[in-house]
Amino acid sequence: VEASIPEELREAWKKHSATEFKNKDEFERDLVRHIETTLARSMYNCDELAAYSGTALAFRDRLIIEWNKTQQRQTFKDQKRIYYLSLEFLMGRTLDNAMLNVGLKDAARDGLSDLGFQIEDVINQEHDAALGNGGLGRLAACFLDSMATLNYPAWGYGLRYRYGIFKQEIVNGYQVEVPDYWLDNNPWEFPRHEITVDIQFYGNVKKYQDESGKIAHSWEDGEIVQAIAYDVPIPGYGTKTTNNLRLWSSKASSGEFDFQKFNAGEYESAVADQQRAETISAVLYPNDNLEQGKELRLKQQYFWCAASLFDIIRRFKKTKRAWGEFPDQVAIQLNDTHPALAIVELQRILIDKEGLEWDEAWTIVTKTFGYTNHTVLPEALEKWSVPLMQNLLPRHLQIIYDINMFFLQSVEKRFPNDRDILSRVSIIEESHPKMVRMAYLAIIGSHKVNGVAELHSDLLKTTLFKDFVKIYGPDRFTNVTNGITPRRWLHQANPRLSALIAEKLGSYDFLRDLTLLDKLEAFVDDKAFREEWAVIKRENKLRLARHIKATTGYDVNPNALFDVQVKRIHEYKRQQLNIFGVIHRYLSIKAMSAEEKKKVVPRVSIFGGKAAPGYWMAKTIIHLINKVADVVNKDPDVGDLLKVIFIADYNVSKAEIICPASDISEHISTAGTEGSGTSNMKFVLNGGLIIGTCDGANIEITREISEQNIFLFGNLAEDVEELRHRHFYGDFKLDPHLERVFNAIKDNMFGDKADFSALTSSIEDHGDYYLVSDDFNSYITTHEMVDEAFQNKEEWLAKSITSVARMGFFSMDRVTNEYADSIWNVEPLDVTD
Ligand code: GFP
Ligand code: GFP
Repeated sequence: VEASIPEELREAWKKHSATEFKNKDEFERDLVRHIETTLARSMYNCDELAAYSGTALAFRDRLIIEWNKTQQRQTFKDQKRIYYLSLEFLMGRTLDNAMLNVGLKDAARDGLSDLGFQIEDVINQEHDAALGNGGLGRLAACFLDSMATLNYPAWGYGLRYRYGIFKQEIVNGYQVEVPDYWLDNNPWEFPRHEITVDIQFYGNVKKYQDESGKIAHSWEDGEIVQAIAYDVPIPGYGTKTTNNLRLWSSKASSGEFDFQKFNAGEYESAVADQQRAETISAVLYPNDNLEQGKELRLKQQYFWCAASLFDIIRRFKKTKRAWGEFPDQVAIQLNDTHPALAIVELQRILIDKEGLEWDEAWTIVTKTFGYTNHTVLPEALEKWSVPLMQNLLPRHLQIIYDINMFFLQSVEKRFPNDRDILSRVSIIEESHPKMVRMAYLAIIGSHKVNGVAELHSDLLKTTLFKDFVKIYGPDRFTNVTNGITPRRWLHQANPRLSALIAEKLGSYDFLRDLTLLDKLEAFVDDKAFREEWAVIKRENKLRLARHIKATTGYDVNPNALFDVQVKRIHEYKRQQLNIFGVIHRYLSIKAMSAEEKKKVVPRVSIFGGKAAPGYWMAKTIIHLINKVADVVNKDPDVGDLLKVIFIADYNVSKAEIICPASDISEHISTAGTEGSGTSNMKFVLNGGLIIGTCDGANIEITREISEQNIFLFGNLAEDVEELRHRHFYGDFKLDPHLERVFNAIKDNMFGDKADFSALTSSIEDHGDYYLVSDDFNSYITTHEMVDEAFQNKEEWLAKSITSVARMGFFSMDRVTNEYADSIWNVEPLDVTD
């Protein structure tokens, strides 16, 4: 609906247009006004939470003023836009990032201080927006930051979960999940009750003849749920561009609340219908890399895809262009296969609603979509049962069958003598029940498919998607190695290091062009600079030590080597290898004489991460870590030489404290299993060294920073299959050091051995799929090298500085530009005028 103010009245309007605060005084004015009016508080009852809310509202005003202008500019210029569809956006906190991106954090600090508040305490009031599981969701959040910073006209589309990823508590060493109700006090979203979309489910398909005599289809009956838009402004760094993240919330459509039932006294059942609709956007599924095929999840996916496409199409239609121009105006990126239904939905709208011919529609569809794959783990590949889809989305299933039929016909024509290939590449898996393979649908419906690191993209082409490379040629498949935004992961998380770098380089320009970091290498031998570098690392370690003390009660020695592994708990990421290594170290220390102990380099082994609630083995690993911590941390034989810490409820804001404080971090997945990893980049960018396998982006990090500056160990991806094969045929011998570790566990050293038998026997008795035993010796000897290297402080500092200087490649800005050039064909928008 167009509702613009008539031309002749706009002067009056403009005179009163909202203005942005530009300095400390104006900030204070806005802050006090919001506290007194929006929050209805006063100087007599303003606590830190109110100060936070007031500050956030003052900054939100600024963001939304620029948001409005950005949207108008983008509408007016009418360039091609990027739409990033992701079921997860792991945003973390917003206020600090907003302050830094608009360049007014100092004004806010001083203003808050004038009114009696410390900016850090105020920032700490904010609840994380944790609408994601791990790397995939955080990548989406980094994309938003970069796209805005680089002035791309871009929208994110996701779901507004009422509950984000669960909050993790540790009770008696076990993970306990607590709901995360994050929406209280969330000032960053704007409900758009005027932007609602009706989303249909179930029902049936009617065939009919249209006026021209053509066979057409309509999807009828079923039930309607309403999608309501909530907008979150995304400010770029050092630019006016403020993009939009639109999150959909579900609500019963007005017809849904059954007043008949209500009046008949069936109050509960009337409310139940209402609640069923609202359930769609209620929870984020906490499964990382495991797809369970639950109907509600499929509902979420369709609900979000259909609402987003409706909105994109509505915006496109406002320009009155011909359908053929759609791919020139719209690039849609599918973050994993979760939004693959968008392919089918666009085809459905074009043929059923807009009356286009199949081929014409399909050309538009494939030119519009790009698909990013994040994993080769088979259990993560989405499949939906055909009967389930038939029931929920009957018309979409028909269209999937048609897409598949045309595709298979073309394959048959090209490979007439290869019957097997047809069943291998079919979107429909001929199992019981039949399944829809979403990755295949995504490949067939997109013009580009990318992996997230070189090794991963190569593995996709040579294994999982091999047949599709044969069919489409290699050009459809590409690699874009992941990155991270240096704004959050250096400037915000490690302000002192960022300031030191800026001082050396003469400006903060490196935050917009991270390759400028290479100029730091000239200062590697500068003694004073090294000294400051070391002081900052120590301060960051002290900050983490305080957090550890406050949350676990343990004291840790800031001079010890801080060894960190934080990420989702998963067998392929191999936290079990780490904790077995810790036990090995503990047993070794216990066996030492007092003389020998003097040579030990003190360590703090720090773990953090959530396990999917139904993933028993991952929970067992958490349990073991906590039991080992109980024993080791209280053992007087060990003292400061070893401490084991599990930081509960790892999330984005904790990562901001943890990443700058590591000396070494662990990225030790079984070779060939980690798509990329992005925390490896965060740690190195903050001056930590890493120990890792030749996997994911570790390989490219090594290429950039050189082998001298990283501790690599373990078997290579190319040998994994052969090793597994050998284990399978009984050729397996437990590593003797690991055997000693297992014996300690079996002696009940860490509590009842039965608690951990599934874990040890997965290695000893069930084929050691993740090659823990095969890599164990290499792992512990590499850790000995780490200890040795850490004792040479000057060498260590040189490695740290050199590595940071060479991290330019891993900026999310490089990633975004690569997607823009090679997948989206989108230009940034000029914002100088
Ligand atoms: C967007 C924004 C609106 C804004 C218009 C024009 O609308 O607030 O007024 O752009 O600037 F949401 P759509 O592109 O979503 O129609
Ligand atoms: C997944 C992959 C990671 C990759 C990210 C982002 O992360 O290797 O770095 O996606 O592409 F596994 P998780 O969601 O599993 O953490």
